[in-house]
Amino acid sequence: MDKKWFKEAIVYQIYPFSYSDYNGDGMGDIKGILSKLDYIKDLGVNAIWFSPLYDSPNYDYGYDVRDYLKISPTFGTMNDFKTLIDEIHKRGMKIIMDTVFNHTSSEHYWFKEAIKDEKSEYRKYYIFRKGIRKGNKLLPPNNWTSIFTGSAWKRVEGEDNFYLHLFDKHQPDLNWENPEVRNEIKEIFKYYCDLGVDGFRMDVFNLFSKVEGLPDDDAKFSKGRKYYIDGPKIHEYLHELYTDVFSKYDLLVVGESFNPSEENKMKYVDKNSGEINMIFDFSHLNADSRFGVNYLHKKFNLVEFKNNLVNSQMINYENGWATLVLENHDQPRSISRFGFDLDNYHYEAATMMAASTFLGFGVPFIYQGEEIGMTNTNFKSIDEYRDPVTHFVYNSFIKKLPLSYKGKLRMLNHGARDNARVPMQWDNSLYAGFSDFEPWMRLSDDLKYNVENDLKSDKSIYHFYQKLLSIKRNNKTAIYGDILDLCPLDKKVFAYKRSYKGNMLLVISNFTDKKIVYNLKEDLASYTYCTLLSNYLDVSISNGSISLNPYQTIIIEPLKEYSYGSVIYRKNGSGEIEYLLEKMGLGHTSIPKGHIEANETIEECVKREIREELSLEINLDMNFSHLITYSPSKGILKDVTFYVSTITGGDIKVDNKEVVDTVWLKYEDAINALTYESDKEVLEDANNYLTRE
Ligand code: TEU
Repeated sequence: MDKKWFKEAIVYQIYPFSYSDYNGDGMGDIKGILSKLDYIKDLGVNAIWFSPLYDSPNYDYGYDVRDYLKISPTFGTMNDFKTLIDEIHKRGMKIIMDTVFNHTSSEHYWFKEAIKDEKSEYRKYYIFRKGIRKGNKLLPPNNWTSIFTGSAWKRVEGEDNFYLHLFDKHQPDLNWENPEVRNEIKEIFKYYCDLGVDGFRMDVFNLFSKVEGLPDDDAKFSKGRKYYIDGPKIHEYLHELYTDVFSKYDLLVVGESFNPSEENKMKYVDKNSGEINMIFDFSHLNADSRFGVNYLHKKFNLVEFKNNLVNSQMINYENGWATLVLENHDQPRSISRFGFDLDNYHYEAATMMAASTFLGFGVPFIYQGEEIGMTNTNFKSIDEYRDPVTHFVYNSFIKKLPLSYKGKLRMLNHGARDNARVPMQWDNSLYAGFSDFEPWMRLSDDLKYNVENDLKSDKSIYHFYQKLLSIKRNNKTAIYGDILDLCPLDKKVFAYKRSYKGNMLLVISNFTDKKIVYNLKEDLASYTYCTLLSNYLDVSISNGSISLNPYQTIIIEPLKEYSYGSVIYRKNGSGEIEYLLEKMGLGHTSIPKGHIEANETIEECVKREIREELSLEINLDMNFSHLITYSPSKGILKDVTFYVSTITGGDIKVDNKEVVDTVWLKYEDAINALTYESDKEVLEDANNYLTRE
């Protein structure tokens, strides 16, 4: 498979309004985010995606852009943004910007010009049509409805013309048919690429192209969708963006799709199409809702969840790339949705969901607060909601239902996007450490789920994520392997196998609050397994029979005939050597024989060695049958020497490590000495790791 950074990306999403407030106006900002970059880096992600930071009147909280080339004063200045890029890059991470090009804000210069004068060139930037006269009434040009409820058209004051808005009336749709519009968009993309941005998320990209003539739709609900979802020219437009912009840079481009067809899902990301790298496919998140509407809650259906999740990975394997998502700024909190017993198993449920999802095939997208298990909020009145969509849905639909006010709020709460938008919870101080001043929107009810408490806890979700993401980053099977659902019809267990070049990884999760037993099928039952990670200390596997505690998740791989472990050292941000506690996908940890003193644990030994500055060796996890050791005392940047030990037998333990046939090899010779492609890849990684600054 072609190596590209986007394939190995692990992305953290920030919703800037609610991450961290530095300037004390109750809203998050770039300086606030800067103060949290180490926290994000330490989680183990390697890219950050920002929901829109552009200037906006905020009718839809940044998804209505007034000026694409200006940073919103709420968040800071263009200089702050440049600092943000630098600081993210300094930490070895990439930066992904949100782009909103289906529509602009109605306060964008183009639209203001367009609306001023019917003859303005900017009219052609949007979709204006004459209304239809019926008696003394002027009806909209067609019967399409807005995705945010109501008609998709707004009449221009003093004219017979209307403009199209698939979302709010403050978000007029751009006319992608106009090549000038496409050129403007390409220039904006290029501007940010040249500034150093490494990737883009494209908001509702599959709505850009509308069927010519904009015909009336005879659908009962949500009229118009068949005429603008995956519209006739969408592939052409994406290919043009690819040819003129994306292909010229090394980017991650992810499209946020709105109900795409199966056929189009594949085509957008097909590596031969020259369009985009991956799309968000949210179909698995409909497993607790009716008609794909989060407000219309139904009992969580595990079979539906995992079938959709795995299906979108399978169709993209070989073909393109996939995404792995549980939450974002439009979705309620995942652990609150699916009927888990959070009073007793909050940690277990959160970690189980993360392992089940993020070890699949594709790029994990982790939404702020997910890494500490933030939950839904109990909004107590309609006035507490900031999201306009909640108000639209309430006024046009839920308000009229024969339910008590409480019942109506319960319905709203299930689907409310504000569940994800309450301020990030950092500590136990007033306003949860988000701000010293009253935040722009209310805080959640479950303030105990904050970073300070989580990091102190024996059951830290953040620490579990660190281990999980370490596997995702370092284990090639977790990145490049194909996926097979081992029990698609099982209503309690989600179990899948990832396979890559003779290696295999199993992820098995109990979705219930009861102890259960899961039996591996014959071929898989015959292996002896070692556990890479679990959210319980006890993992019980015997002859393929696995006992699972409530919400237990286990990540296991067959024990290799020749197994070894490694302690990993790295330079931290201040240039000091630190060691990683992670076992990097192996059953145990070892360091070279003779270095351990009597009654000393491995950790104590490592610490002592670092203190005493004894022979520091960096052993990179190889996960294959060679132990590769790089010695900083011998290797220098341009002449890296690897120590290759061929291990010829035995399960290597700390105290009886046996190394047979050892040779010092230069990097080039080491590469040539390796037989397997996967070994070479790991060595290349090691080299990149060690020779970077
Ligand atoms: O969302 C697309 C979108 O329409 C849904 O996710 C929507 O939020 C859901 O159906 C509830 O109505 C994108 C952005 O992520 C979202 O925040 C914006 O509001 C929307 O586009 C318009 O730009």
